[in-house]
Amino acid sequence: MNAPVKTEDAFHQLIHENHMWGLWEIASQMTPHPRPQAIPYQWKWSLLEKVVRQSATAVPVGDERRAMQLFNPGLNGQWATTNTLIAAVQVLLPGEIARAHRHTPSAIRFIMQGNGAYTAVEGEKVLMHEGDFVLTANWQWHDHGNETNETVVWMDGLDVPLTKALDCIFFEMHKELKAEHAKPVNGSKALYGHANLAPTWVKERPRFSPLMIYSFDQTMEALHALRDRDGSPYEGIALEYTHPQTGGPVMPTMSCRIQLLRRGEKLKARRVTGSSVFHVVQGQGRTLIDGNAFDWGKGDIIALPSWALHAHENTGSGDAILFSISDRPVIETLGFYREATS
Ligand code: 1HN
Repeated sequence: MNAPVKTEDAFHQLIHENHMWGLWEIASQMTPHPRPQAIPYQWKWSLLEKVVRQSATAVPVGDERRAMQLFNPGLNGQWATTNTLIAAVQVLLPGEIARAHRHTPSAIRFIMQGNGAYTAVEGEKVLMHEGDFVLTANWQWHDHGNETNETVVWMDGLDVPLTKALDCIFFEMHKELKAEHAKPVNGSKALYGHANLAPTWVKERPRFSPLMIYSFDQTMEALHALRDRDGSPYEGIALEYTHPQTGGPVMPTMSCRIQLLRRGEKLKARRVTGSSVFHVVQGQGRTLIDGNAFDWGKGDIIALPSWALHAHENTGSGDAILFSISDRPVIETLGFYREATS
């Protein structure tokens, strides 16, 4: 047997003082499986709703958005909901404009409340309604505006912590409040928003989906058309939003899904590599994560770290619908995807 390493001696002092550590001192970090620092965590809508209501008067929408960033309690104040993703809840009051800017982290939005506000992406106004899923990819100019009479609330999801870890953050403020809205309103939907039919004359194939909005009507239609299938024993009737030209994920860094848990449906437990953020679109349920129960209802947001054993159950009297974002495309591209059922 080797003698135990003494790390208090002069040799170890020498290396530590000079920014070196022996592998024998840190080998415990090579864990048999992922041990995320992020914890499973839930933000309940009852709390988010209060914060949303107060934020309207507490902070003006200035150069920055009125977007409440959800910080994972396990990540020591880092700007992160999971190790790779940040989720936020953003509020836009009637008449407000959130100034145009662009950045390398990609964003998705899922509309929680309010109808008819817009995000303008690269000069194209995208009109948003409850349940719609909207994209603002890497380095696309975007401003938001609410020309309606009601407050609009949505969830933002971005790959900020991943982009930051790779030291690839770039940010630029537009010189105007609004970028020029020169393109037809909802133009990307008119061109790419037809199920399984993509225009052949468009030669450009962006790495992100050129379809900027996936409407709730179409999403619900698809879920209900499939509701009598078995679906996945782990995810129920789960659908991925896809890039209309490639069938792949909507972004190179994020996969976005919608899943239906039918009344009484209790899914099996599984763990996967990669982290996710869930948003409850409808219904009530319970997710067991590493032995802890998270009871959820409409509007709640839940962080699910990598390799956490999780099982969803619909405990309500009707359908439950979950929207989620994950870093799965990155995990798969790099060859790190794994799953296990215990
Ligand atoms: C951002 O630019 C928006 O454009 C929302 O609405 C949330 C969170 C982190 C970084 C940038 C937006 C964001 C964000």
